[in-house]
Amino acid sequence: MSKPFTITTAISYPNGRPHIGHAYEVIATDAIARFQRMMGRDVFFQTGTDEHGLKMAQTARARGIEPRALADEMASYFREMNDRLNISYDRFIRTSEPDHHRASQAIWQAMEASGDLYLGRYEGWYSVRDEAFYDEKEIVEGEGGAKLSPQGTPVEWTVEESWFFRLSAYQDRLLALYRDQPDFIQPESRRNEILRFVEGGLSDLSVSRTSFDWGVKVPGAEGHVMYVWVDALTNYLTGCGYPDDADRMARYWAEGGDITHIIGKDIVRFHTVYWPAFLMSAKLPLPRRVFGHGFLLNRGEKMSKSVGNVADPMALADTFGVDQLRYFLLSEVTFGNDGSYSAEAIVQRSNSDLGNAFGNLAQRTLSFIAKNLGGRLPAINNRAEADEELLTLIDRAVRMDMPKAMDELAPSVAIDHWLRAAFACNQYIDAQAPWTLRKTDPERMEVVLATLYVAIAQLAVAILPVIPASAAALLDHMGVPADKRRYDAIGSNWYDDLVQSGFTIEAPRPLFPRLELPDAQEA
Ligand code: ME8
Repeated sequence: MSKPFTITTAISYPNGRPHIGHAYEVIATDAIARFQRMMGRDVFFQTGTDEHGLKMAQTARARGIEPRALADEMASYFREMNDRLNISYDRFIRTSEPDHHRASQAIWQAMEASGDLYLGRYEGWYSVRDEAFYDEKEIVEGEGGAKLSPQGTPVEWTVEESWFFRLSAYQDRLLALYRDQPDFIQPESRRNEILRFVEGGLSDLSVSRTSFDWGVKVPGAEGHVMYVWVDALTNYLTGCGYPDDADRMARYWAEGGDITHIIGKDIVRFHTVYWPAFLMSAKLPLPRRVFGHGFLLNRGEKMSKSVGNVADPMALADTFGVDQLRYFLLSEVTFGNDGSYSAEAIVQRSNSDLGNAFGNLAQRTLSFIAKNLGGRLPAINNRAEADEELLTLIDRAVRMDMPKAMDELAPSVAIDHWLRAAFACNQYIDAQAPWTLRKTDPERMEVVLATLYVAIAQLAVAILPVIPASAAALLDHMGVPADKRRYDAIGSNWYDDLVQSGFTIEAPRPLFPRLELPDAQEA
């Protein structure tokens, strides 16, 4: 049995339609999940929607519908987006599902059994937008003396009876966790932020609400629903079979398990302070790492509904193509940093990297074989040094550099290795000039074409996690068998078999047709 690998995105608030930030997170996570599957791992990949809480209740009220109806409608857009973007999730979880209510109540009871929950009265600054209480010392003054959270969202003074979680008791254990597991919080900048926050001391956390009922009921406490973050974070356990399915838990949420949370930088505190404390209290295993990626900005500006610059990922996929959008987001933005997108930048990247560097390489080589050898695959007889050099370079890129980068959650670094390898193929084809060899040394021409065939197929396999549909279409066209499309089985031994089988290749249609900029306004 291969080693399990659990990976999750944050679950999105379905109080509006998905935006490009949601698409970015799920695409990055998908690439990592696909990569791990191609390494032969037993992957469980979960994404979904976070449906409870005051914000959902308020949005539904403003639209004159029930929160459940709002959640049903919006969750379907999130699911559609995932399907359109070719996201290979194993489970799309909705926190309104019954098994999730059961999991949330079970973790609550486990925390209660540890003596970490007590009933008190909450008075404090609450931000509806962030669904979070803030300490007095964190509050800042906005325009006209308005009280604002550190995120710049409005806060209100709120008083209610509430259950509390004894977070204050976990300071030392959390600091020990960050010390013993230095890559628990990534990237480094986020780790430093959290270290400073926890070193400053922790207040107990209000974990129930009585002012509305759209949430998971607190067991044994009439009128209380759980603070939405308690139930939201627990989604990760629900998908792993908590509390009933011990086998599934042993597989995907075990002590020392390979569990990765991919989330945005604004919610790192919830995932690296509250979440491990809840898990410690409930005596459950902790994740291995939490990666806080950066924010996507529209031409350098923060996206906001009021400015009207929130990009719809479905429209971008329609205009530029799903793989073009995926490739752009993963190559353009260093994972962990903020990044900008614009129609120009998507067009530019797609045309230069996918079109010119890779697409043309495949197109030129395969058409040449189709035309000059009648589609018969060239045989490799005597490889020259230049051929060995190219294949060694490709091999290092696809078998060492790219897997290392993907393993370290650095897709843009992996893509960079891939692109350099594609450039090397272009240099090789120009230097070897098979079109000249055709007349002067047809035997040598065959070796060059065979070398390129193997190199192109390996590059296509290596980029499958990023552009799954286009790379698979190319591999289908080239006759590369499905069981060879793995990082751990990427060698060239399939080639001889393919030649023997009498496979013939036709001139391919262009993989990445040149993109043009759409008319000004729309993108
Ligand atoms: O935070 N660029 O939900 P959410 C990149 N329900 N990522 C962005 C982004 C942007 N412009 N805007 C948001 C929530 N995100 C909670 C999570 S998890 C147990 C509960 C990211 O819909 C954001 O950082 O506001 C988060 O990781 C995800 O999108 C969902 O955000």
